[in-house]
Order: sequence, then structure tokens, then C-alpha cells
Amino acid sequence: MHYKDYIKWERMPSTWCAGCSIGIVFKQLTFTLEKMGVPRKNLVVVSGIGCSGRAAGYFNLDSVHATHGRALPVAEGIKRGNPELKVLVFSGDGDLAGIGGNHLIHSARRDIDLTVICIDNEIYGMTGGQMAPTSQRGAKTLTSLKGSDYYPINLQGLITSNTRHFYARGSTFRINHLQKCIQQAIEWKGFAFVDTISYCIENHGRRLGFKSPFEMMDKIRTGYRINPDPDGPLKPDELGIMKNED
Ligand SMILES: Cc1ncc(C[n+]2csc(CCOP(=O)(O)OP(=O)(O)O)c2C)c(N)n1
Ligand SMILES: [Mg+2]
Repeated sequence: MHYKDYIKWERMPSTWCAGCSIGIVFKQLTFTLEKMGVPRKNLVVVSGIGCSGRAAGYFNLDSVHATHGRALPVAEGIKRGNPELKVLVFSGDGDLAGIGGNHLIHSARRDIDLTVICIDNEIYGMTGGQMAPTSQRGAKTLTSLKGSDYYPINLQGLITSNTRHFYARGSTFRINHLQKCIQQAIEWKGFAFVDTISYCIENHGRRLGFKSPFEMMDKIRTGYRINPDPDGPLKPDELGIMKNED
């Protein structure tokens, strides 16, 4: 299977802004599927609402574009009804950790066999850039013009608080590493969460002083380094994979 076979070309060009990081993750997922040789008929993709959620309509796979925050319970239902399927969830940080946050806690706790790829652009992008649970302390957003007062949600802590867990933090700059995170997540039997450090130049970056997608990407390049063998929780500036089989 060629990576192009996983894409619905008749839907291109996508609605994503030029230079948007979602397309990078989308393409890395198709590259990984090609590398792993996963047949299309064995795959289902579920998205919630948001710019990231648009992905459901661009994969040449059976897919569901669920309502906001509800990607995980829909995916869980599909998996329970069809255990032989590989169910991918491709959605935004606001969708998965904000509006759907309660589902995230419990799908992870139940260790449902899902691969979750979270486009973590630290914002509710599609609706204009409101503060999300992932927004950094001090971040200027549409709803925190003087800078957020809050610390962001600790996604690593939330997922790894379950004894058996898989949490990977990748980024849109380190694409080989991101493919590794995605591949291991797909191979993992249980709930696997790939927190993908991404950006949104249109509704977030300009407020933070960035002038182009290139500048935001460069911030990700310099701001995160890969820890290939973490012996404890990943530090805030580290990319890596945390997993425990017990
Ligand atoms: C129940 C409900 N609440 C709010 C909205 C409005 N809404 C649509 S997209 C969105 C933001 C999505 O943010 P995120 O999941 O981070 O995706 P991004 O656009 O950043 O990729 C919101 C709040 C909605 N569609 N449904
Ligand atoms: Mg977002």
C-alpha cells in the first residue's frame, strides 16, 4: 500500500491554512501506515470537531467525524463492536483534553485498545484561538489577552497515572521521531496516546509574536529535544516515549 492510497485526493486541497502543522502530522501518519503495511480495510479513523477533526474526511478510510469532544467514546464503541479493527483517533487538544477531557480520563483508565493522535497546538484553533487546557501559562489567546493565569494540563501525568500506559510526546519538527511514536502507538495493545507538539499560526502564533509558520516551527525545533531512553517522566522540553506493560 502506498501512502497516497490512504488519502482522499478528491477532497484536496484541504481547508487547513497554508503552512498549518496538522497536514504534517496527517502525512506522517500515512507514511507510517505505508511502512507498517496496514491494509485500509482493517483501519477506521475517528475525529472530533476542530481543524484537526477535519482529518476524518481526508483519510481514504472508513471514518467518523464525531461531535465535539466525543471522538473517544465513538472510537471505543467501534472497537468493542469490531475488535479486529485498528481504530485511530485523530483530533485536537481542545477536543480530546478540554471538551472531551472526561472521556480521556476514562478511556485511558479502561485501557481501551485505541491509538490516539492529539494535535496539540495549545489552542482551540478553529473557533478563533480561545485558551485551551493545553495553553501555556502566560499565553496570550483570544480569551486571555493579558496572558493565561493557569498552568497547562499535564497530559503525560494524566495518561501515565494508569499503571499500564503508553504516552509519547512527539513534535511536528522531528518527523522521524514522530513516525516512531505513531508506529509504536499503533503496535501497542491498549490505550496509546501520542501528544504531538504542533502550532497554529493564524489563531495563536501571531498573538504570541510569531510572524510565520517557519518561526513557529523553529521554536519547536529549538524548544524540544529527543530523550531516547527516559528513566523518569519526560521533562517539559523533552520528546520521548513512556510505556509500562504491567
Ligand atoms: C459542543 C461544542 N462546543 C463548542 C463547539 C465549537 N468548536 C468548534 S471547533 C472548536 C475548537 C477545537 O479545538 P481543537 O480540538 O484544539 O482543534 P483545533 O481547531 O485547534 O485543531 C470549538 C470550541 C462545538 N462545535 N461543539
Ligand atoms: Mg487545538
